[in-house]
Amino acid sequence: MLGAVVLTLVGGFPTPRAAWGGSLKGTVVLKGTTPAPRKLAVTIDQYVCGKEKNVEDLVVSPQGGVLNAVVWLDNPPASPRNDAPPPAIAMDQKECTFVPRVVVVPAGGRIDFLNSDRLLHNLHSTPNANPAFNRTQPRGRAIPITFPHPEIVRVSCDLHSWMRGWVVVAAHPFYAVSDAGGQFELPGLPPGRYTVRVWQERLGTASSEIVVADPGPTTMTLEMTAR
Ligand SMILES: [Cu+2]
Repeated sequence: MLGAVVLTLVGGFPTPRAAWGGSLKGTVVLKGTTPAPRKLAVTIDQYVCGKEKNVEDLVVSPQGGVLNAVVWLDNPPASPRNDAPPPAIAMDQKECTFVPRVVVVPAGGRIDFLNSDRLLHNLHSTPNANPAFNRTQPRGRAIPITFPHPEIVRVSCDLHSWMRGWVVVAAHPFYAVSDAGGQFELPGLPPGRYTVRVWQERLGTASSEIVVADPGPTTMTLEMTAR
Protein backbone atom coordinates (compact mmCIF):
# COMPACT_ATOMS: atom_id res chain seq x y z
CA MET A 1 0.00 0.00 0.00
CA LEU A 2 2.85 2.38 0.74
CA GLY A 3 3.78 4.54 -2.19
CA ALA A 4 0.35 4.24 -3.75
CA VAL A 5 -0.42 7.08 -6.07
CA VAL A 6 -3.26 9.51 -5.62
CA LEU A 7 -6.24 8.01 -7.38
CA THR A 8 -8.37 10.62 -9.04
CA LEU A 9 -11.48 9.64 -10.88
CA VAL A 10 -11.79 11.14 -14.31
CA GLY A 11 -12.66 8.19 -16.50
CA GLY A 12 -16.26 7.84 -17.48
CA PHE A 13 -16.84 11.52 -17.12
CA PRO A 14 -15.55 14.35 -19.23
CA THR A 15 -12.00 15.10 -18.26
CA PRO A 16 -12.53 18.16 -16.12
CA ARG A 17 -8.86 19.03 -16.28
CA ALA A 18 -9.43 20.31 -19.79
CA ALA A 19 -12.24 22.59 -18.70
CA TRP A 20 -10.81 24.53 -15.76
CA GLY A 21 -7.40 25.24 -14.36
CA GLY A 22 -8.21 25.24 -10.67
CA SER A 23 -7.15 22.34 -8.51
CA LEU A 24 -7.81 21.29 -4.96
CA LYS A 25 -5.06 19.37 -3.20
CA GLY A 26 -5.42 18.18 0.30
CA THR A 27 -4.59 15.75 3.04
CA VAL A 28 -6.95 13.69 5.14
CA VAL A 29 -5.57 13.49 8.67
CA LEU A 30 -6.62 11.74 11.82
CA LYS A 31 -6.97 14.11 14.75
CA GLY A 32 -5.77 12.78 18.07
CA THR A 33 -4.21 9.46 18.94
CA THR A 34 -3.98 6.83 16.23
CA PRO A 35 -5.58 3.57 17.35
CA ALA A 36 -3.07 0.71 17.49
CA PRO A 37 -3.11 -1.46 14.35
CA ARG A 38 -5.00 -4.70 14.85
CA LYS A 39 -4.32 -8.19 13.57
CA LEU A 40 -6.61 -11.13 13.46
CA ALA A 41 -5.76 -14.81 13.42
CA VAL A 42 -6.63 -16.78 10.32
CA THR A 43 -7.95 -20.27 11.01
CA ILE A 44 -8.88 -21.46 7.51
CA ASP A 45 -7.13 -21.59 4.14
CA GLN A 46 -3.84 -20.55 5.66
CA TYR A 47 -1.98 -21.88 2.61
CA VAL A 48 -3.27 -18.88 0.68
CA CYS A 49 -4.54 -16.41 3.26
CA GLY A 50 -1.60 -16.61 5.68
CA LYS A 51 -1.78 -17.09 9.43
CA GLU A 52 -2.88 -13.60 10.32
CA LYS A 53 -4.23 -10.54 8.61
CA ASN A 54 -3.83 -6.86 9.34
CA VAL A 55 -7.18 -5.26 9.90
CA GLU A 56 -6.93 -2.49 7.35
CA ASP A 57 -10.14 -0.65 8.14
CA LEU A 58 -8.01 2.27 9.32
CA VAL A 59 -4.45 2.74 8.06
CA VAL A 60 -2.72 5.90 9.24
CA SER A 61 0.75 7.14 8.26
CA PRO A 62 3.27 8.21 10.92
CA GLN A 63 2.32 11.80 10.06
CA GLY A 64 -1.37 11.10 10.62
CA GLY A 65 -2.40 10.76 6.97
CA VAL A 66 -5.41 8.50 6.42
CA LEU A 67 -5.31 5.93 3.58
CA ASN A 68 -8.38 5.08 1.53
CA ALA A 69 -10.53 8.00 2.50
CA VAL A 70 -12.88 9.07 -0.28
CA VAL A 71 -13.17 12.81 -0.86
CA TRP A 72 -15.79 14.49 -3.03
CA LEU A 73 -17.56 17.77 -3.65
CA ASP A 74 -21.10 18.14 -2.33
CA ASN A 75 -21.71 20.95 -4.78
CA PRO A 76 -19.77 20.01 -7.92
CA PRO A 77 -19.50 22.38 -10.87
CA ALA A 78 -21.53 21.50 -13.94
CA SER A 79 -19.45 19.36 -16.25
CA PRO A 80 -19.80 19.02 -20.01
CA ARG A 81 -21.67 16.06 -21.40
CA ASN A 82 -19.68 12.99 -22.29
CA ASP A 83 -21.05 10.06 -24.25
CA ALA A 84 -18.02 7.82 -23.82
CA PRO A 85 -18.80 4.58 -22.00
CA PRO A 86 -17.46 4.40 -18.46
CA PRO A 87 -14.22 2.43 -18.15
CA ALA A 88 -14.05 -0.93 -16.42
CA ILE A 89 -12.26 -0.87 -13.10
CA ALA A 90 -10.87 -3.98 -11.42
CA MET A 91 -10.96 -5.15 -7.83
CA ASP A 92 -8.88 -8.28 -7.29
CA GLN A 93 -8.73 -10.79 -4.45
CA LYS A 94 -5.18 -11.61 -3.45
CA GLU A 95 -4.17 -13.59 -0.41
CA CYS A 96 -7.74 -13.26 0.79
CA THR A 97 -7.76 -9.48 0.66
CA PHE A 98 -9.63 -7.19 -1.73
CA VAL A 99 -7.10 -5.16 -3.74
CA PRO A 100 -7.58 -2.27 -3.88
CA ARG A 101 -9.74 -2.12 -0.80
CA VAL A 102 -11.55 1.02 -1.95
CA VAL A 103 -12.44 1.92 -5.54
CA VAL A 104 -14.46 4.72 -7.06
CA VAL A 105 -16.63 4.01 -10.11
CA PRO A 106 -18.86 6.48 -11.94
CA ALA A 107 -22.59 5.75 -11.71
CA GLY A 108 -23.39 3.34 -14.54
CA GLY A 109 -19.82 2.06 -14.54
CA ARG A 110 -18.57 -1.46 -14.05
CA ILE A 111 -16.25 -3.22 -11.65
CA ASP A 112 -14.55 -6.41 -12.81
CA PHE A 113 -14.11 -8.48 -9.67
CA LEU A 114 -11.15 -10.83 -10.08
CA ASN A 115 -9.82 -13.75 -8.08
CA SER A 116 -6.09 -14.35 -8.23
CA ASP A 117 -6.17 -16.79 -5.31
CA ARG A 118 -6.03 -20.55 -5.78
CA LEU A 119 -9.15 -21.03 -3.76
CA LEU A 120 -12.82 -20.22 -3.82
CA HIS A 121 -14.11 -16.83 -2.76
CA ASN A 122 -17.65 -15.59 -2.65
CA LEU A 123 -18.64 -12.11 -3.62
CA HIS A 124 -21.46 -10.84 -1.47
CA SER A 125 -23.12 -7.46 -1.15
CA THR A 126 -26.51 -6.10 -0.18
CA PRO A 127 -26.51 -2.47 -1.31
CA ASN A 128 -29.49 -0.19 -0.85
CA ALA A 129 -29.77 1.54 -4.23
CA ASN A 130 -27.95 -0.96 -6.44
CA PRO A 131 -28.78 -4.61 -7.17
CA ALA A 132 -27.60 -7.14 -4.60
CA PHE A 133 -25.16 -9.89 -5.59
CA ASN A 134 -23.98 -13.13 -4.03
CA ARG A 135 -21.72 -15.13 -6.34
CA THR A 136 -19.26 -17.92 -5.78
CA GLN A 137 -15.97 -17.16 -7.45
CA PRO A 138 -13.38 -19.79 -8.34
CA ARG A 139 -9.84 -18.78 -9.17
CA GLY A 140 -9.51 -16.92 -12.45
CA ARG A 141 -13.19 -16.17 -12.95
CA ALA A 142 -13.91 -12.49 -13.52
CA ILE A 143 -17.30 -11.29 -12.34
CA PRO A 144 -18.33 -7.99 -13.93
CA ILE A 145 -20.89 -5.99 -11.95
CA THR A 146 -22.43 -2.69 -13.00
CA PHE A 147 -23.40 -0.06 -10.43
CA PRO A 148 -26.14 2.24 -11.74
CA HIS A 149 -26.71 4.42 -8.68
CA PRO A 150 -24.50 6.63 -6.50
CA GLU A 151 -23.92 4.88 -3.19
CA ILE A 152 -21.21 3.48 -0.95
CA VAL A 153 -21.33 -0.30 -1.33
CA ARG A 154 -19.69 -2.77 1.03
CA VAL A 155 -18.44 -6.02 -0.47
CA SER A 156 -17.53 -9.08 1.57
CA CYS A 157 -16.74 -12.77 1.26
CA ASP A 158 -18.75 -15.23 3.32
CA LEU A 159 -15.90 -17.73 3.34
CA HIS A 160 -13.34 -15.34 4.82
CA SER A 161 -15.05 -13.10 7.33
CA TRP A 162 -12.29 -10.47 7.44
CA MET A 163 -12.46 -9.69 3.72
CA ARG A 164 -13.86 -6.25 3.06
CA GLY A 165 -13.98 -4.09 -0.05
CA TRP A 166 -15.75 -0.83 -0.79
CA VAL A 167 -17.16 0.40 -4.09
CA VAL A 168 -17.93 4.09 -4.02
CA VAL A 169 -20.34 4.83 -6.86
CA ALA A 170 -19.78 8.45 -7.83
CA ALA A 171 -22.48 10.90 -8.86
CA HIS A 172 -20.04 13.19 -10.70
CA PRO A 173 -16.33 13.37 -11.65
CA PHE A 174 -15.10 15.18 -8.58
CA TYR A 175 -14.19 12.24 -6.36
CA ALA A 176 -10.76 11.08 -5.20
CA VAL A 177 -9.28 8.39 -2.94
CA SER A 178 -6.51 9.34 -0.53
CA ASP A 179 -3.12 7.67 -0.81
CA ALA A 180 -0.91 6.24 1.95
CA GLY A 181 0.04 9.77 3.00
CA GLY A 182 -3.60 10.82 3.17
CA GLN A 183 -3.19 12.99 0.10
CA PHE A 184 -5.75 13.58 -2.62
CA GLU A 185 -6.30 15.88 -5.59
CA LEU A 186 -9.40 17.13 -7.34
CA PRO A 187 -8.24 18.72 -10.61
CA GLY A 188 -10.15 20.75 -13.16
CA LEU A 189 -12.14 23.00 -10.85
CA PRO A 190 -13.47 26.45 -11.67
CA PRO A 191 -12.82 28.99 -8.92
CA GLY A 192 -15.52 29.08 -6.30
CA ARG A 193 -16.66 27.98 -2.89
CA TYR A 194 -17.11 24.25 -2.36
CA THR A 195 -18.26 21.91 0.33
CA VAL A 196 -15.80 19.05 0.51
CA ARG A 197 -16.97 15.81 2.06
CA VAL A 198 -14.80 12.92 3.19
CA TRP A 199 -15.81 9.38 4.07
CA GLN A 200 -13.70 6.65 5.60
CA GLU A 201 -15.07 3.24 6.48
CA ARG A 202 -14.22 3.40 10.17
CA LEU A 203 -14.15 7.15 10.78
CA GLY A 204 -17.45 7.97 9.09
CA THR A 205 -17.87 11.33 7.38
CA ALA A 206 -16.73 14.89 7.84
CA SER A 207 -17.02 18.00 5.72
CA SER A 208 -15.36 21.33 5.26
CA GLU A 209 -15.80 24.50 3.21
CA ILE A 210 -13.07 25.70 0.88
CA VAL A 211 -12.63 28.53 -1.59
CA VAL A 212 -10.75 27.39 -4.67
CA ALA A 213 -8.72 30.11 -6.34
CA ASP A 214 -7.55 30.33 -9.92
CA PRO A 215 -4.73 29.81 -10.59
CA GLY A 216 -4.20 27.12 -8.01
CA PRO A 217 -3.61 24.77 -6.56
CA THR A 218 -5.60 25.43 -3.45
CA THR A 219 -4.61 23.26 -0.51
CA MET A 220 -6.59 22.06 2.47
CA THR A 221 -6.48 19.66 5.40
CA LEU A 222 -9.48 17.52 6.20
CA GLU A 223 -9.51 16.39 9.80
CA MET A 224 -11.27 13.27 10.93
CA THR A 225 -11.77 12.01 14.48
CA ALA A 226 -11.43 8.45 15.72
CA ARG A 227 -14.61 7.10 17.25
CU1 LIG B 1 -12.85 -15.20 0.40
